[in-house]
Amino acid sequence: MSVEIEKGCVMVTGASRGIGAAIALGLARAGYRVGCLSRSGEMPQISGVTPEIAERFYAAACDVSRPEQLAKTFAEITQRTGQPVVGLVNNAGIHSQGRIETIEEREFKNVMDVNAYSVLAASQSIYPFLLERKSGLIVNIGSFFDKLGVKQHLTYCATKAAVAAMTRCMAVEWGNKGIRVLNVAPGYVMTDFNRDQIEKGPLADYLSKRIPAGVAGQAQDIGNFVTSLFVLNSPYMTGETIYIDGAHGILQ
Ligand code: NJP
Repeated sequence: MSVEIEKGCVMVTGASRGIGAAIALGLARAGYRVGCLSRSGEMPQISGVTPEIAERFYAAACDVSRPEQLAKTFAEITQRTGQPVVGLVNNAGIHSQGRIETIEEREFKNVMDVNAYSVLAASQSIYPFLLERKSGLIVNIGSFFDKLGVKQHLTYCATKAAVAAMTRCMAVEWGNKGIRVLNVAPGYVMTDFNRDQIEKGPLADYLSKRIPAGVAGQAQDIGNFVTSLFVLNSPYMTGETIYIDGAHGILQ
C-alpha cells in the first residue's frame, strides 16, 4: 500500500489494542498520521501493521483522565508529525460491573473520569488546534448501553449516556467553528480482551439469540466505520449517535 496524500494527524485515545487499534490502523491506511495514546504508550497491537503503516503511528504514554498529560501529549505528537491536527477519536474506556447496592463512590468516580470526563478534557485540549483551522472532526466512542437499562451496569451506562450528551452539546456549541462531533456507539465487539467470553459459554449463547445479525461485531467494523467518517467529510453530519450493534439495541 502506498499513501500519496498527507491528510493531517488524528489523535486516537486507547489505541494500543482493541477497537482503538483498529481505528488507528484504518486511519493510517487512509493516509492520516495517527497519535496513538494509551497508558502503556504501546504501538497498536493488531495484525496488518506493515512497516509503512507503523511509520504513520506516533505512540505516546498518556492517561486520559489527566488533562495536563493530554495537552502535553497532543503538543508533542503534533511537533513530531509536523502535520496539522484534523481530528480526535475519544476511544479509551474501561468497563465496570456490579449490583447497584454495592457500587462504591471511588469506583463510580474513576469510571466517570476515564470514560466521560476524559472526553471533555481531550476535546478541550484539541479545540485550539481545530479552531486554528476552523475545521475538524471529533468522534467519541460511546456504547449502545447508553440507551438501555442493563442490570449491574449502572456506572458504565451512566458514563456512556454522558458521552452521548456531551457529543450533542459540543456539536451545538462548536458547530459555527467548523468543528463536528459524532458519537459512534458499538454493541458487543470482539476484542482480544473479551474474545473467550464472547465465543464460548453463557454470553455466547445469549448473544447468538439476541443479536439480529447473529454474531458480535469485530474491532475492524468500528475501525472502518470511524475511518469512513473522516474520509467522507460530510459537513452537515454532526451531533448524532450512530449505533453499530447488528440491530441488537432495537430488538424488541
Ligand atoms: O477496550 P480495550 P475496547 N488512559 O480494553 C486504553 C467501547 N465499547 O477496545 O491504557 C489512556 O480492548 C487501553 O490501553 P492501556 C469501550 O467502552 C466497547 O473493547 O495501555 N488509555 C487500551 O488501549 C471503550 O470506550 C465494546 O491499558 C486508557 C484501550 O484504552 C471503547 O469501545 C462495546 C486508559 C482499551 O482497550 C474501546 O473498547 C461497547 C486511560 N486511563 C463500547 N484506560 C466492546 N468491546 O464490546 C484504558 O458498547 N486505556
